[in-house]
Amino acid sequence: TKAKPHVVVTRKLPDPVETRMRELFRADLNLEDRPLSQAELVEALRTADVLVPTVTDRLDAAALSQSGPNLKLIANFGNGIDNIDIGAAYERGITVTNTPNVLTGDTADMTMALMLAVPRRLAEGAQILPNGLSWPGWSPTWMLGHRIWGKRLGIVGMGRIGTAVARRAQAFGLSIHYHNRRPVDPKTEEELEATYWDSLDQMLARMDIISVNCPHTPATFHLLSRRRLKLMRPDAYLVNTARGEVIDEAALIECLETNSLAGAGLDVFEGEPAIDPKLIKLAQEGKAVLLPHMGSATIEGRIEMGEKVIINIRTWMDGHKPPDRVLPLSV
Ligand code: 8YV
Repeated sequence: TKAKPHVVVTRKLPDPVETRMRELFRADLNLEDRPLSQAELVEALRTADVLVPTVTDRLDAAALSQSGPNLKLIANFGNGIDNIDIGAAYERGITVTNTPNVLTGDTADMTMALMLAVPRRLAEGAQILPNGLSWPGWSPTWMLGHRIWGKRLGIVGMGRIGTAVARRAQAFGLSIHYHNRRPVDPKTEEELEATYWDSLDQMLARMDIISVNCPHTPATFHLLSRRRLKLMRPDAYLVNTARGEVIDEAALIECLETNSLAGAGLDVFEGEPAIDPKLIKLAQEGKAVLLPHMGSATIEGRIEMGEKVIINIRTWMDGHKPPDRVLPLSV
């Protein structure tokens, strides 16, 4: 039998996943669960056969140039792979995989939660009773928000998560619009009664709610630029469960401060976990709901992500192409 591969895992994973990894691999686990320093990450790259990083590990070309000869697989614990320079990895003969599908539904659910939270003032309302704030009792004009059903939702990025958001939003009575590099298949479009917008600018100008569901790539960095954010209606809401970098966050803050946008529900931030204090102030004013990157944070999902990582590693061990290979983007 072949020697077990040396698998370095950068973060604490759910117990059942770690147990299984211990059985199958020479697993080097991070039991403390603190992000690795760049030096520790380089050390892992130098010694591992397989690296299991997460969104908190930056594997750019400089880091990857220090990888050792044994490293053949980076099995990312996560769907988004903007933390990894895929091109640089492939140039060094390293295969990269991710964990698609298993977090689609959870992320779409959280997108719906944020979509409701801002217009319906959920976060504001939910803190009144636990904090002992005054509740004068029911009144016809107290805590009024805006309805979301009957409104137009524009989805930026109609992949797996975007489509799952569309399904949910359709059931909530929103009309579905989307911008994507190309239209989805006619059957899905018909089922969702969805309208394709070739022009992101035109879609932004007409929607009541925008949901960002595309990956962060060189092509989508600041896709929602200052100019584009200004195209949105002043009564529109913006939800982002994808990556902070897709939106020009400084411009978004300005739009919220000057009321050229009604509100934002954000699960991801540019430069997270650091948060711009201006966003916190906007949240206190009820113009933003901020979540600490919880979109896919379910116990079930995390275990399934771990199972995907394990399947990718085992398939690679057997000499086959892992099912969730991510190929370099031709942008
Ligand atoms: C994960 C995410 O928790 O999968 C993603 O793309 O953003 C998160 O939901 C994270 O990536 C884990 O690496």
